[in-house]
Amino acid sequence: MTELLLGLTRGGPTRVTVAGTTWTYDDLLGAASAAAADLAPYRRVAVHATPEPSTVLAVVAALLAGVVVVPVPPDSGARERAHVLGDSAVEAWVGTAPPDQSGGLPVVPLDLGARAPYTPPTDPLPDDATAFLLYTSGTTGLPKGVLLSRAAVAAGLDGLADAWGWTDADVLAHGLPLFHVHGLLLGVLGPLRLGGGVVHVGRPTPEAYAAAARDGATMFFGVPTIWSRIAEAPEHAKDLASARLLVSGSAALPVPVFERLRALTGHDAVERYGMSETLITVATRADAAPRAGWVGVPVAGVETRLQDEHGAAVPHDGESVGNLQVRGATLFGGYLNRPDADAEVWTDDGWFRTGDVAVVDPAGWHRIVGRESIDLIKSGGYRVGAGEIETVLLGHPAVAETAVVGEPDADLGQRIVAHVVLRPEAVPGPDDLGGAALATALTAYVGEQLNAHKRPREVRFTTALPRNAMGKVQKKQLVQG
Ligand code: MCA
Ligand code: AMP
Repeated sequence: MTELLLGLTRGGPTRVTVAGTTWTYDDLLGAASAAAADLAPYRRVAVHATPEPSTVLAVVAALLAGVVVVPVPPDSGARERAHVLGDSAVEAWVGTAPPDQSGGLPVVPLDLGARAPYTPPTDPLPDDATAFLLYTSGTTGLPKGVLLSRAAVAAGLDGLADAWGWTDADVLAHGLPLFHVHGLLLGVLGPLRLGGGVVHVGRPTPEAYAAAARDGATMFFGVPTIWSRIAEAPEHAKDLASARLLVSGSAALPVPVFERLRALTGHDAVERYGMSETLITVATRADAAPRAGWVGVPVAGVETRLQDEHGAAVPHDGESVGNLQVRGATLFGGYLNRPDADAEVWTDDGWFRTGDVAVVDPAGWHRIVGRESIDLIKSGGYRVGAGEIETVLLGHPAVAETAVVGEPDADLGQRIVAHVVLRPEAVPGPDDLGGAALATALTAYVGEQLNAHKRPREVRFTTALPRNAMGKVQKKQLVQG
């Protein structure tokens, strides 16, 4: 297949800036070629995916070496990290390991200053070779490893290049985490494939996005929480007027935020929709007039359909709601070690069940209405399984029962709320009025076991959870109440 990092391997003066360090393509290619030589003994490596130059170098080097990359969120807690390292069977860390938590694996050091000539592989990898193993939450259990091939990543990026007229003339700016599809695969590999520049701004504040715009960035990526904060900061938002394209994804962009951004920047943000398992499947084209609340049309190489709960086709009439299914070149190759999960998501005729509920209009425009399961929460663009947090909380000695839900939140889309029934002996006494200290301890416990963004924003103590006659917790009542 064509080299995944096509633009980068041509070298040249195009700039890649991460956390204040700037490389030219020539520099990055030289450093990554040097590092790739050290990765020859390995098949699968972990990358401690901080938003720093070492992460970009580690990922690029591994891709050049044909080694599968497993990005590990830098704030992963003990339970989550042990699961990712064990399930993926990675053989080493590249660059740095998390402090005191290498899991006993060797660390292959990186030298940002090293340079070696790039030599195209004499024996290119097959298209279906896995490039990434990305961990993403399901409704229950620990995160599942999503196997993404080089061909799927290439097809996904080429589809977006076509949709957005994204070329080597663009400079992309964003401040997204470097361990997900959005920030890493689209936000770093996109430019490196298409030949454009990229600036990772660090924390994605309105100030940082405005500064990148003043420095000439043409495209901006953000989750709705980022766009909503920019829309609340008119003095910074106005600087984005000089951009070519503002792109929102990972969760629904609220219509008022779309409208406010239009008023402040003169741009209609384009939305796109996707998943870790499918990459970006539906996007608003840059040459179409964006429609607030709609995510666009299938990208090149992708087909979509709607079905009802019995598997019957739902008409694409702009009103009828159905379960969204997708197929095409951008799809993953399955979950690692999880044939049970694979069986759940693939239909007999080879379509992927997204778990999202949508409407499609006769022109092929898609509107995402919500999710089938109340147990998948999107908070700040992060996908979080309610069951994952419940399992951890139930492991805390104070907790007898718990139900975790996502409640609507103006900033985060959804905020994680844990309803907790305490064991009688754990009910706080007068020294912890209202249980504030215990709530803080439970929140911290989730952070230590899973990661920071999976911490509940709120813990509500109750004496009983609402249950139906079968004893099943009625989560809808918790969200409404
Ligand atoms: C956060 N904080 C908390 C809690 N949560 N403190 C106590 N309890 C909690 N439960 C702290 C944070 O650590 C931080 O502290 C401060 O509160 C502010 O947190 P927050 O409001 O979360 O703001 P933030 O840290 O600035 O994060 C907002 C964010 C972030 C930047 C929008 O959520 C983010 O990066 N989201 C991107 C997720 C993403 O990339 N998803 C893509 C998945 P302190 O200030 O001390 O640090 S890929 C995908 O979805 C598909 C493919 C797609 O379509 O793209
Ligand atoms: P993740 O696997 O973290 O990649 O999350 C994928 C999920 O994010 C999808 O199944 C959707 O529920 C949600 N999502 C992504 N983009 C959008 C969007 N533009 N509008 C609404 N939901 C979205």
